Amino acid sequence: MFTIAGTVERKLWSEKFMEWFHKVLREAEIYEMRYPVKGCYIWMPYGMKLRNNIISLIKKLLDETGHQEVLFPTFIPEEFIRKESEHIAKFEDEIFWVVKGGKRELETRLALRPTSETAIMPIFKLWIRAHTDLPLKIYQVVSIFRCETKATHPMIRVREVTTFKEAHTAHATFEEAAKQVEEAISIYRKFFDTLAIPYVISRRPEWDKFPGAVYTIAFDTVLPDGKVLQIGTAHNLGQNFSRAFEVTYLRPDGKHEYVYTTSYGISERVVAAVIAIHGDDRGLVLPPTVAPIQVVIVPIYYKGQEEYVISHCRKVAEYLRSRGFTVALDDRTDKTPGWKFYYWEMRGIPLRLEVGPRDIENKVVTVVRRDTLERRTIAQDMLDVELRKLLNEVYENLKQRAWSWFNEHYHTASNIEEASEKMKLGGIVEVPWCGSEECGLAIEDTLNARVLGEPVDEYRKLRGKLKCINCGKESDKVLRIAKTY
Ligand code: A5A
Ligand code: ZN
Repeated sequence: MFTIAGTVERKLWSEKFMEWFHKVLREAEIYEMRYPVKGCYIWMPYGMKLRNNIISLIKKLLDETGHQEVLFPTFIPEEFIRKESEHIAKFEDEIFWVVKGGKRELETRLALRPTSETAIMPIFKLWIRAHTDLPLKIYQVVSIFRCETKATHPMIRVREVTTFKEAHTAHATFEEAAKQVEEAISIYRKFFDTLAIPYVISRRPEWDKFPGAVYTIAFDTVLPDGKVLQIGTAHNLGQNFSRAFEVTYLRPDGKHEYVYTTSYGISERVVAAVIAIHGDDRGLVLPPTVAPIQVVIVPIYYKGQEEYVISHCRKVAEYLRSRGFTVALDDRTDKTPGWKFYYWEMRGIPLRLEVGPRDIENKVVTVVRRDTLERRTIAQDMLDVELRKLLNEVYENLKQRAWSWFNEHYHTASNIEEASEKMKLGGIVEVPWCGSEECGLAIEDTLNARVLGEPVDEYRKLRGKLKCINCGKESDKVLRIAKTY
């Protein structure tokens, strides 16, 4: 059990977390979970707004860095999806196939895309002729389908991933593709920082990289139950796909060469992480950067004063909207203020304004922060400046407390017994590792955990000469391990 910055308690036990997560998705009207197809869910209007704000954020970051949005078909012909052998070997068990159109068997079976490399490569082949066509950087936001065999969880592991943002790029050299992966990492850093989501960045081990990749870099975060969630990946695909699909370009020296490609993706898992990491016992706590509503105004009145108070609140709302805030005015007359407080707290609105007749006379409003539940009085003519400042403080506080909790759940261990003890605390354990696949797999097995990979960020804790926790060999390498979703 742990307490967040003086507000409310949350539980570190897995059943409790999932229970909490489901409750919040339902009560905050984010997600409908009663659709009768396994792993398929419905975005409800409020959830959809949150999702769209998060998507807009990543789109903006991609647009600013020269990515162009496209939209490919959902169907991938069987012939294409089988072209890259590692890719199909891994996805074979997860693909949903469309085999009939009406009553007739289809001549070519069609896969519902589990991801889009094999749909995009044949088209890259048509679009790319010469080095002047490179780099080519595209992305799309689409549904993908994976018949996940692991336990499905709303938003976290779904079968129709409805919010899959995938970028695909092509380059003239391996180095340029590697640089593109670096750019992807820096885009995702900004993205997760804006959402105040803590993360570590690791190079996945050989046995857990994306099927068809030369290497995979992953972003991982820790959910309140101590389990790790992969929230984004970037892959250097080298020439694996371009060879399979014969995508070449004409070099300045007149020779043809296969292009080098990359891909990187995120999904609704990011929305799940925002909800899970910042939320508390009263429901959502949304970062002002993506909250569908930043400020909610609740009028406080006795019978007979409704019109006076509400019309004043309407002016405050209009003023704040004109200053660029997203504002809701809860002018429902059949609900009590207390009921409304509960309602908007559940939905995670960063700031609540309470305005009563006395406040109007005194030319002030009362503001309550969702993250700390602190209240304070602000002079009406300072509203713009003060609310702006407060929203920023809420964001900074969410970021700070999320990172400090994350730090407490990032451990180190120098032998198996210690690693096993630390695993029980939840989160990530960093351990010395000789670098061999054999030891990596043995560590996974002994600790009943997953290897996240080697740090590629500055978050690494262990330094210098170390001894592999499995074989004892001296090494300067470390591995991150965790229980994962
Ligand atoms: N073509 C590349 C980008 C790709 O497909 N990479 S990936 O398989 O790693 O998926 C990208 C991200 O989508 C993952 O990092 C994970 O955050 C998310 N994701 C994958 N499968 C998911 C599922 N079944 N439910 C929710 N999110 C999923
Ligand atoms: Zn070893």
